Amino acid sequence: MNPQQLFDLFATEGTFASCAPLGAGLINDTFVVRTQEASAPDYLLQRINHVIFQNVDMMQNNIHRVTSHLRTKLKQRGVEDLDRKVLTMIPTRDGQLYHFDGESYWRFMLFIPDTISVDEVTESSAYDAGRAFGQFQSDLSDLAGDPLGETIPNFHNMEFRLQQFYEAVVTDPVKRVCKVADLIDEVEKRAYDLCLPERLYRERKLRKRINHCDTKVNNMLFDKDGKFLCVIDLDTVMPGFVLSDIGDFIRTAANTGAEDDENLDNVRLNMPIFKAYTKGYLETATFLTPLEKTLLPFGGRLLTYMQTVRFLTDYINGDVYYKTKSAEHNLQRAKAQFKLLQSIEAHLDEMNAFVAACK
Ligand code: ADP
Ligand code: GN1
Ligand code: MG
Repeated sequence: MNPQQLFDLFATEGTFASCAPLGAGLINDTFVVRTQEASAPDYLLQRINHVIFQNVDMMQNNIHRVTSHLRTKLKQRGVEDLDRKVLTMIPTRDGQLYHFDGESYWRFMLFIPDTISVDEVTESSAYDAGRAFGQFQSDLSDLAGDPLGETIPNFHNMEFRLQQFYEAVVTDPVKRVCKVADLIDEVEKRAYDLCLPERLYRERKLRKRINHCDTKVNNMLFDKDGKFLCVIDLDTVMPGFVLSDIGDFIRTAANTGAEDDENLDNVRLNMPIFKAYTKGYLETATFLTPLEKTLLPFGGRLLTYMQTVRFLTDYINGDVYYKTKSAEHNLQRAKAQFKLLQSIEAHLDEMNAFVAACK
């Protein structure tokens, strides 16, 4: 279907003007749809990657429950300008949360105008983002009804990610294993330690809570002055360990380089950003158990390790999961993530001392 036909199918206002690609997401295809009238909103159109999100119905229902619940909470706190603070889903004219055209799954949301989506944050916006994610988890802690579905089963289960990794190494489908023997060793060396949360969960010491599970910094919108506005990309909101959300923020925002930096010298942990986020997060995440609090810096290590493993696995498998710009892109990403992991490991004592000193 073309964008104009989709625009007419969904409960949009105004007249279709244009459609253009948007953003740097690695999974879905995202477009901004502009309307002709200044009085009508613009829209975000997405083609959902249904190879990755195999149960689109479950995912769209999750997002509907989450956005409705967050909207109620924001209203109760007297927050204004709600359409800029939480995503607004646009149903089809016959009330469905998505449309399947026989080939692709499509959805519409309100486009939030005058925002910036950044790959780098300041200390002040990291602090705001920390507060916002603590609040996000806190607001979702009393979501009524059945638990949210796992839109990608075992998404942040480190044991499962390692199993996929070992399968790739053994199968070696495109003969790349010989190029990455050193990195494979580094992954294996850490495997037992990094599966700690799964063991703690089995021992009933660590619980699951609703998490965003993809808190990379370009999944947040900031206003033009850099003030935090809204959490976006809710596809992976599901039960998990709180370590996921602090971890992915540290992995992406508290990195002095890029996720796929070609120059590994650029890549280090940015301690001031880690501190600012953690301070903000601990102010609103008042529900944390002492164990969860102690493990927050480990969350940064875990998610950076997990991403190293996921990029490396995709490289070994021949680039079947992530969008890539070149044949070596996943390898470059895995190397950059591993460099960040080493830097986090070198700072863990300092990170732990900082968390211990926070009230
Ligand atoms: P992906 O799952 O592929 O990462 P996202 O949902 O994160 O897709 O969207 C991709 C990008 O589109 C975001 O990084 C952001 O820049 C922009 N974006 C997403 N939702 C909105 C929105 N409602 N309003 C404005 N921009 C948005
Ligand atoms: C993907 O969708 P996007 O680009 O925000 C991925 C995350 C990874 C991230 C790495 C569903 O996130 O888990 O951490 O890339 N999302 C999915 O940049 O796999
Ligand atoms: Mg995204």
